[in-house]
Amino acid sequence: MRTQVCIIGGGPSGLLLSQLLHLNGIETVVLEKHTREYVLQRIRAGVLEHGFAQLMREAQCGERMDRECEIHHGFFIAREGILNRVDLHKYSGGNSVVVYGQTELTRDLCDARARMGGIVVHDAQDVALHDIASDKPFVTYTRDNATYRIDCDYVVGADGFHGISRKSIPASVLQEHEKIYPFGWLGVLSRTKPVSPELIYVKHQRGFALCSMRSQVLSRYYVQVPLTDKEEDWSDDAFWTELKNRLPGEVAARLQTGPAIEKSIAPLRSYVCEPMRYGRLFLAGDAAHIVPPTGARGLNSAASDVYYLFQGLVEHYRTGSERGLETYSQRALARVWKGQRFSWWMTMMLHTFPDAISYDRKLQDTDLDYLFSSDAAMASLAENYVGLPF
Ligand code: RFL
Ligand code: PHB
Repeated sequence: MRTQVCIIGGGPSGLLLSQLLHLNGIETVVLEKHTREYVLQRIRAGVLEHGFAQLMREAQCGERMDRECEIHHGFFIAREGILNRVDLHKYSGGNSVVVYGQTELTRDLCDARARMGGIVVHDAQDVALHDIASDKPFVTYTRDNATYRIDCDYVVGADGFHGISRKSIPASVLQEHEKIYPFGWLGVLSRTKPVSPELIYVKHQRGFALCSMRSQVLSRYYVQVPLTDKEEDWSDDAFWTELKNRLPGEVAARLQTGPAIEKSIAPLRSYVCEPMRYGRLFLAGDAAHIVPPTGARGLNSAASDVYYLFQGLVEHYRTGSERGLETYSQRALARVWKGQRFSWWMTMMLHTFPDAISYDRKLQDTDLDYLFSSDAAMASLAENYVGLPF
């Protein structure tokens, strides 16, 4: 088989790029390792920048999102039992964020690809990239014991942090920057009414917590846990008790609890690889960079990669110019690093670090004192949280 752009990974990055390219007359094939059902049951992001929402509309996938999402103009940071509101709308010049689950967004993208006859191969095993440094790259994979070959102009690695694409870049070229945090987030999804109409990020000496949501009947909560903890260690009761311990009293008192319909632990890590292009291979999204979820940047950073790459590919196929493709890595990384900085800052300010000294704790407190006493600090937080321009 031959196509113009072969995309590895059928997560949000790969599907969104495929959809945008299709609408501009560029052929793609998406190779996804897992089944459609598996991809659609993963619970991940919940907060989208308005720029991401705009890109979904441009991809003709925004209809259900616009109908079912919630627009949030602010969120809370709780400390010492008190809720402090961050007014995103006021401090970002009238912007807001969109609360819509990654699961739903991925479903909308999958449905759109199917509706428009896009080729998305699920259950594609042993995907391997070949000759990416030449002008005739190709990709092979197996499915049902048969091996297939796809010849293409370009390969896009949108196969997440554990994917194979990044590993195809020679070690002599690839630079990796990584920071691992000494804890994870235990997340619970429950069919209960969210405890607050806006998200609450909680700084507490027992550890960070977050109250989020997917809809008015579906809540998403997280608590910071040691890396040694396993999901099985946490009964539903133990989770709710720990969450209540960390919430301000008035919030804990109105928390509705119920059976966990999903429970998982995600370790926290910051990672960037450079460059994001090697020969005919372009990396996008988690394949090239990940952030701790504290700043809600991961999927949003993926969206800006997709935007720059989409622009570069359309320019190339329309005019023959290589400019957009040649500057892709540089443009994408400039924004990626700003998302890294913001996620690192939110993580450092709000979590309990097992090896913190009193000096570190004083700085965390001072960071929050400064934030809630300075319009400039608030504006900086708000500008980053609603999303820097693409
Ligand atoms: P994905 O979603 O990991 O998709 C990659 C796809 O590639 C497939 N794949 C392969 N396919 C073929 N061959 C191979 N060898 C392959 N290896 C892997 C995988 O099966 C998968 O389908 O990456 P993508 O598309 O770049 O999307 C990135 C986002 O998923 C991620 O950044 C966000 O979920 C991060 N994130 C958040 N981001 C936000 O912007 N806002 C949030 O509120 C937010 N909350 C979160 C988050 C991530 C979390 N976890 C679980 C780490 C909350 C959590 C708890
Ligand atoms: C979520 O709803 O899963 C979520 C929201 C905000 C974050 C991280 C995760 O910062």
